[in-house]
Amino acid sequence: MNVLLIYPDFPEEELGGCFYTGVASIYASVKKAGHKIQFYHMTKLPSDKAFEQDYLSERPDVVAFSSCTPMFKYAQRFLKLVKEHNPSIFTVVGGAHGRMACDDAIQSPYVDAVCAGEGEFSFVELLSRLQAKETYWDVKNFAFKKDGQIIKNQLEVIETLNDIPDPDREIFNYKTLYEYSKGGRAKVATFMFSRGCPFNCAYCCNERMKRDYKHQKKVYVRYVDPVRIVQQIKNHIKKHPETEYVRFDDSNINLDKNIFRRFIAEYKKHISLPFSCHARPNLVDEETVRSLKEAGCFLIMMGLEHGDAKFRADVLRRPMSDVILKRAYDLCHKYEIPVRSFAMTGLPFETLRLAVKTMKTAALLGTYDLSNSIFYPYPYTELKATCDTNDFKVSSKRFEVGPLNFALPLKQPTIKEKEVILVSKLAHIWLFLFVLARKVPLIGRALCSLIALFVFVFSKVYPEVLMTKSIMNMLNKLDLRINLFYKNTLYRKYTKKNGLLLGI
Ligand code: B12
Ligand code: SF4
Repeated sequence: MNVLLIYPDFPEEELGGCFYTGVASIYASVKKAGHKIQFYHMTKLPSDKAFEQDYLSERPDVVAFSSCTPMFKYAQRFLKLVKEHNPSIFTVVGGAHGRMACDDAIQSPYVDAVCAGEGEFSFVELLSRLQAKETYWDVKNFAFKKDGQIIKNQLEVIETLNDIPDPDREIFNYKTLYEYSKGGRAKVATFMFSRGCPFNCAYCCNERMKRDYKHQKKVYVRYVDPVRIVQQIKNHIKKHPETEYVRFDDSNINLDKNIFRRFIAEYKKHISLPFSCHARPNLVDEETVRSLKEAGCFLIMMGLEHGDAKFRADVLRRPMSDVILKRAYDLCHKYEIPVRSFAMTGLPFETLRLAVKTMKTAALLGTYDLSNSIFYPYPYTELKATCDTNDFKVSSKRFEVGPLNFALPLKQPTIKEKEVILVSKLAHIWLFLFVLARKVPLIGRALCSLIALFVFVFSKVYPEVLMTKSIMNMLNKLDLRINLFYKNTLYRKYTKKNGLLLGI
């Protein structure tokens, strides 16, 4: 079969696109099965004419999109063109939108099949059935439309990840990739050696996906042999010696202690590049942090998610006390590893006071950096259901929050959309002021109160003036400057070194 695999990848800004393990893995499996496959990393929106000329002239039998929810509207737009060009081309959608919202995706008149699970073996199975002109309605992990009816087959995770071929990382163009080329950023190669997560955070895809795999719950969390991953890293560095850092995208680096120890031993033995990884605060212990440091970990990313312990537990289903968080952050600081925290603003039932508390907690924990995003209820997650039950819809108005970057905060009675935008926009200013409030309580607290007053008054009295592009740009610049100053200071404090983790 002649397959065209397309990955639309311009979620908020024209970044140049990012590496994605999922498509690299699908590509490798399809190629290994002997099919002809062409990859199109769509990092900019092409015109309809360019799309038809450049890609459909290759006469693909199958056009397959890997799409997350925000990108699905573009996938639909191009799949419509595909069907108009030649209705006999078989169209497929996979990726995060397929997994999370299969029932919606299959309704599209331009989509013949949706991969609602892991696609390596099942997509290959579908292709061989199509090639042999055999019936394919029972292919696992897929949903189809047959005579106006939706058929949704059973989902099955791949129990042994070692059975899958290595992802084909060379389908990406590292000369133009965001992680390798843009604006003085460090060149970062990303890897994953696990799939799945045992926890049930209410906003996360894993809580949602686990519900699909009740019959396979025991094997939902799986690993690729660390020896194999380290070999992949070695191969990558050989091909791309300019690589400066390695990043692990696994949700938790140390879920399985034995795998973790094997990984650390292999990494230490074969790779000399520094790396960053994610860890869940309640799993962070001294052995983990010490081993990470010894192996070259220079940054740990942790989900703070919200600054109020009760809110974290009740709304986000992350029952982690402040003491647990503090212990995790302190351990990282003891071993001189800065922590980047992830958090969200504009969550269901949040108030202005609670939103600001997230910045305060992040400051008290001594976070090196805060990646604060505006909450968006992704389809079929537990928190989306909460929003639906309470009739909290996303804003019908797009709020410009940065160059080519917009947000759609929730409309809800406890916090205004504009307050959400402002609290989030000023995240690093809050951080800085809360640190100052500890050092110089009088000045710090006074400034914090001033900013709170600013948010309150501006979001009420001058709503439209405030949301103009120029004011947003001004706030962005101010936030960026303070963020750089803050990060520089904290980096020096925790690592006893000058300089900054450029672009990380
Ligand atoms: C690493 C990661 C990133 C990386 C890499 C890009 C990417 N798309 O993954 C970066 C940081 C760049 C990123 C960016 C974004 N991400 Co992200 N990311 C992840 C993360 C943590 C892991 C993804 C991964 O590689 N998994 C491992 C692979 C092997 O599994 P997989 O992705 O599911 O792929 C399998 C199947 O989906 C299927 N499949 C995939 N493509 C195809 C194609 C075909 C044809 C077929 C048949 C099958 C198929 O087979 C694959 C192999 O088994 C997931 C959470 C998670 N645990 O999945 C979030 C996740 C995918 N991201 C999410 C979001 C929202 C985003 C952003 C929109 C954020 C933003 N606002 O900028 C962007 C979108 C980028 C884009 N164009 O897709 C959401 C998506 C929710 C949704 N409903 O769409 C997720 C689920 C996290 C969450 N909120 O719960 N992300
Ligand atoms: S710990 Fe992370 S990956 Fe696991 S369910 Fe929670 S948010 Fe998702």
